[in-house]
Amino acid sequence: MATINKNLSVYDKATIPNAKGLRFGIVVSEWNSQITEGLFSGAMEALLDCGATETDILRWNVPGSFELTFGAKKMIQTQKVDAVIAIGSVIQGETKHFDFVCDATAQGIKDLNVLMDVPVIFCVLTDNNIQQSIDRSGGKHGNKGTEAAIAAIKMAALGN
Ligand code: INI
Repeated sequence: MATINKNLSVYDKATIPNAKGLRFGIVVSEWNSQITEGLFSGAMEALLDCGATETDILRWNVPGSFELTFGAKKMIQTQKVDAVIAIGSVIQGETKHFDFVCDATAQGIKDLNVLMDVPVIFCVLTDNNIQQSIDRSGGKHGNKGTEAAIAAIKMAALGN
């Protein structure tokens, strides 16, 4: 899906439920941490801007995007959260590894949404090069972490 005409950081607060009292989990992949930390910052800023409090936001790290599924599943099973944001960045290399990691991560997060009772938001950039990732983690196309936070608030509010 093209993001070229859409700034990922733009949202209309009037259309978003107040996040006060909702509890959010954020699972962050350590791979390409320059990018995933940018996505995390974007998500945090938007959650706080929409009324969430820092004490209601829990962060866990996992080694890579492939591990996001297990991290999110464990968080749902052991913590009280109304939505989880899974943050990762996969960047195309010279081998097919990119495709396997992207497919497994997307399918794993989709499976959690089917099987578990807490929504898991897909905040995983899958880019051809580092510049595309920079552009979408707080750069010229905005921040996918912001978009993910807004999705998390809307989905958490569905169940509350
Ligand atoms: N994990 C990522 O999150 N991004 C990548 O770009 C990446 N690449 O390129 O290999 C990556 N690989 C690690 C993978 O997610 C697992 O952590 C690893 O295979 C161990 O299970």
